[in-house]
Amino acid sequence: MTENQIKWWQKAVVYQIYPRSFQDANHDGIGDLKGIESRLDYVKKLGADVIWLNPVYASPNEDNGYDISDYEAINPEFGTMEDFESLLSEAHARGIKIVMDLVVNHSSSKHQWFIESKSSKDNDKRDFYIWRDPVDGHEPNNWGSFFSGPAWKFDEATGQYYLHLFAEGQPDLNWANPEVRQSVFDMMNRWVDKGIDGFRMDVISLLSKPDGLPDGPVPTDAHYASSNDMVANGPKIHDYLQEMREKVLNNADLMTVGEASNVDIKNAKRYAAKDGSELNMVFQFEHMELDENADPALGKWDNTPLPLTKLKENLSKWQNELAGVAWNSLYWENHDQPRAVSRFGSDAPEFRVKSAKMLATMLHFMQGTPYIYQGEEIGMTNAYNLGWDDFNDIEIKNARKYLVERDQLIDADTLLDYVHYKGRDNARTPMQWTDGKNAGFTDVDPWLKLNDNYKEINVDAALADEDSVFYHYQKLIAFRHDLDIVTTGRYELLDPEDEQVYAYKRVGDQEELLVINSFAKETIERDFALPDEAELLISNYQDDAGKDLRPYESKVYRIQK
Ligand code: TEU
Ligand code: CA
Repeated sequence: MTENQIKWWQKAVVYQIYPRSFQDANHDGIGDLKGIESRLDYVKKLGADVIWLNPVYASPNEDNGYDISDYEAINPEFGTMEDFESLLSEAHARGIKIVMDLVVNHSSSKHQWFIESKSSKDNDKRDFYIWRDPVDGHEPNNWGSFFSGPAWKFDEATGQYYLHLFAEGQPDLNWANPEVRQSVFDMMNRWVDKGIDGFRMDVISLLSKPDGLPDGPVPTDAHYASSNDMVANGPKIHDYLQEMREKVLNNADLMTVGEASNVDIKNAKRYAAKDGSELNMVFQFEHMELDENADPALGKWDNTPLPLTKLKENLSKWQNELAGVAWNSLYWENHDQPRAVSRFGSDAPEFRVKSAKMLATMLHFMQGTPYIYQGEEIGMTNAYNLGWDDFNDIEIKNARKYLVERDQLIDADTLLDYVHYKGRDNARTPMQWTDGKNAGFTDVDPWLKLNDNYKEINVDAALADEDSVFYHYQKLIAFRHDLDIVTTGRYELLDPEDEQVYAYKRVGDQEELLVINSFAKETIERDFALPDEAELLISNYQDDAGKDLRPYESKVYRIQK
């Protein structure tokens, strides 16, 4: 890859904003668009090129905006369409692009399409969703919802079930219906005409359902088959995305990233193919699931620590296999994942800053487009102070309802431990701006409890400390912009069997980068046979201790060949 072949989004860094939790401007305890606008200079200071906005559309909020009742209206909690347009132009004035969330595997059950679809079996929107007759008085098949429980809901009035891979209020759209596809493409084009810069596509790998909707295998102790195994990367998915490419995505210079649950390398090479026939890149999930236990009945609920060698093997596979043929996205966090420093580093006071910087360096010197989730850049941690009465997330609440109460697969205290390790609300507590009232997020009661460590961990403190996690991210972003080798260099894993150190190289024609990251809590010794002229680019310690790697030490050398 040479300089002139590099696409803008291959050198870009994305900052993800969860609007509900970023900044409240109108004193109702809920973050909003005006609040985001007031913080654009902060995003600019960090150096990010793109903002990905989680859904801001009209929604009854059964799944916090991922259940959309009108794709072309702004949720009044977040503001108005005028506020959105103002945010977009203020972002553009600062050279920041905005990528919107596109949630079209399902709509809300309150969407006009579904209201009509549900009204009778012969309504002309009936076939916009996936309706089936009962089989022997039961669900049409044995698929489970991603949020626990069955994936089908019976409708008394018309005597059929509808499919909802997520919450009951999120009926799946029927992508096999060409009218559905055209309606979605028209809607997307209207957003493109408004001047947005791209789409992050929610669960895009689930659009194409298998013919006949067959039963899946049910693991021991589990009640339902995994929808992921049954539905991901279905038979028509690449046709649908190619059609979207022709009818929408080619109409402007957009950035596209598909959230692709259960995607494997083979499919990723097509979704994110270099020829631009589908999307620019996908979010793959494998590295998020390496710390799952062997009990499929519990799904993600677990707190087994991550084996570093497995992480290295997995991320290296994605780096190597997509090189030259497709493009990676790079992330530790998003609104569905816990805080990286708590999960992969250490949030103990003596290690938090060091390990947050180490994780940042480890990820940001890889090939791909990095994503930073709000608060990650100041090392925000999981929220252990939230209890059962505080959680808002439907995934957490349903886990308790089905896995604890109905099926008694696990007790509530154990589940609470798992939620504190993996639950989505860890990422959704309000952004910590100051050490003042409600961390400067709002001056009234916030919609979700704050993490009680905001007095120590907040943006004000980070900006006042030149040694903070924030300034480390700022440097990493600048390196990506300034050094093409970060975008183009060949990735080479070193010492795959080392359980404590993740070291790799990025190799270019004239030079190479050596990236060394220790995951150990104590000082260990490693010899990388550094040449004398190696230049230390960035580190999370003040000095260089040579072969001694101190706790969570991370350093990057530039070596001329
Ligand atoms: O997430 C899809 C997805 O795969 C999640 O169910 C994920 O497995 C889970 O959150 C991990 O805990 C997307 C959105 O990012 C998520 O916020 C939505 O709830 C979901 O789709 C439904 O729209
Ligand atoms: Ca508000």
